[in-house]
Amino acid sequence: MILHGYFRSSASWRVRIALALKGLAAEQRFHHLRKGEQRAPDYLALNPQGLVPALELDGDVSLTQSLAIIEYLEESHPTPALLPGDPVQRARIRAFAQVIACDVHPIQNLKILARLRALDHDDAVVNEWARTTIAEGLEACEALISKEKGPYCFGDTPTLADVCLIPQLGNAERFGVDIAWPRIQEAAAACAALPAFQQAAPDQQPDAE
Ligand SMILES: N[C@@H](CCC(=O)N[C@@H](CS)C(=O)NCC(=O)O)C(=O)O
Repeated sequence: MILHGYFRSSASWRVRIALALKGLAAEQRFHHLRKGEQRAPDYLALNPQGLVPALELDGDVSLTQSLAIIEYLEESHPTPALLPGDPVQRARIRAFAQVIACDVHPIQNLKILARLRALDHDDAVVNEWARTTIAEGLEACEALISKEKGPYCFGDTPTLADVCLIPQLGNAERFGVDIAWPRIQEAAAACAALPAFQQAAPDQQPDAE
């Protein structure tokens, strides 16, 4: 497998965590987002959206969208499970992940912030946009796990929820969000102790700047 990504991309970071938790190796290829390399014709052939990540499989198949990639990994390599429990619990884990991946991250990703700047919003306004979006989403995430047993988001093993949470916390820190939510802090501390999360971190990637 070849994972196309960028060290700071939180969507790529999700896939790196999932691969590491499942003990799967993938060659990494890097596309510098600030230089626009995600829009090079060779890469658009893999992901017509011009976004990372993409995961190339054997035999000319390439997958896009981090959650679809992670669900593929989950179905092809079920152990350890990132979606454990009964159907209700799995739906709750997916809902948590989708708060981040569908409702928070898309509103604060590079492309959207660049559009705001192109519409003449200055850095202060753009950063406030990102900060508010992230804080609102994490507030909802905290409520979704407030009654769940820890230390991870949903119990005593990391799930898709943690896989999405940790990279989003990276973005939160970058934009100065105060991460004061107790269950989120507990889950983040538990993940930080795991080698899979450590090796997937942006500063551990060969293209880190
Ligand atoms: N929903 C997509 C989001 C992918 C995405 O937005 N990737 C960002 C990096 S985290 C990107 O490639 N941005 C490049 C750009 O905005 O031009 C996924 O989960 O894979």
